[in-house]
Amino acid sequence: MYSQGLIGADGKTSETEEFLAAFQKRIDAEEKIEPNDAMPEGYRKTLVRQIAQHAHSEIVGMLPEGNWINRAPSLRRKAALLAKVQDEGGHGLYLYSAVETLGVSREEVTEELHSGKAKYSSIFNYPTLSWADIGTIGWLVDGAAIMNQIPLCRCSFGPYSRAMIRVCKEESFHQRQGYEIVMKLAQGTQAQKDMAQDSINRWWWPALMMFGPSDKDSAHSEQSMKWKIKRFSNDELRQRFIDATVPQAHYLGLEIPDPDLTWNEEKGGYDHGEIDWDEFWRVVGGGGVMNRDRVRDRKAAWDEGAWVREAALAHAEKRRARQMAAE
Ligand code: BYC
Repeated sequence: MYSQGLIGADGKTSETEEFLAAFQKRIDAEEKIEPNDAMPEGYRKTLVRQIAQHAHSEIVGMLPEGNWINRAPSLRRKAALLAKVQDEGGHGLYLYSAVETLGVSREEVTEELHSGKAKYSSIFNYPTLSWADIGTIGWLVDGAAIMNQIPLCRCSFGPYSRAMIRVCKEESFHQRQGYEIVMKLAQGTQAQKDMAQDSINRWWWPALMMFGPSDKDSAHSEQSMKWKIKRFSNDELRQRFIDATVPQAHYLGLEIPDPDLTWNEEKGGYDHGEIDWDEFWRVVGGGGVMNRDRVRDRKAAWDEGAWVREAALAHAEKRRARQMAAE
């Protein structure tokens, strides 16, 4: 009887039918749910799971690109990449703050990332082997992220939706800087074109996997859509991404590595080849090329940064004490 509220909850909550119906009514009326509002435990847990995974993705996502800051081919490229990686750190921080409004501390979710319990986007478990990968990540990975995140600006939970509005503005700059890198390579020497094509060959399928499992295998979609956390299903957003991106590749004279990709006049979109879901679940489960390195590097950064957090806290404490003494 408490089916809706208990999804994602611990089974110990006692939410009445009336409470759940009243909550759903607010959702259906497009009201924003704010942190101090009463909410079903399942709703809270779903948000903590998704927002924390999203935050971790931003923070882990700094690693593959950070790896290229020192090797960017010009000062202009270096400055843009540095700014992009900093933006991602900022996105992670807004998102951890949104999680904290739901009563879970940043330390708790960070610990879950370090212990391997928490997920982060599968895409960041692939290596960045060439400069073209930095362009492709901006174009395809940020492009996929925007497609997924624009609807999250209308998420029913206020702090998440507001964070997404700012994040999407920055992501759109990221996507354009990536497309510009790939465009320059595509218009360059044969070696540069080959580098761009090789990069798309490696990133296309993982980018499609970012949208999550196909709808029939998506455990959370149905409930998350009822709660208007998600507005579209994984397959719907993946299809939109393909339809938007294929013409961009054609414009650049680059190939999409899918021999089954064909325009379907009737549906007004592309049909595509089968996604390798075994690879997706292997990478999500920790078996990707870079999983181990990513978690190790994040953990090292957290441990080595402990003195910065301690110093900032000590400084804040001193200021507070001084202010109190002056009052
Ligand atoms: N990777 O029931 P489903 C970025 C998991 S960062 C890993 O469909 P849901 C950027 C899923 O968590 C982009 N795991 O789940 C940063 C669930 O496992 P649990 C990050 C995945 O939540 C730096 C299980 O599979 N964006 O933009 O309804 C540089 C079943 O899936 C993945 C976000 O996080 C995956 N790809 O839908 C550049 C957006 N997909 O939790 C760029 C916010 C699924 O039951 N998140 N799983 O253990 C979402 O929109 C949704 O959480 C998802 C999945 C669409 C990703």
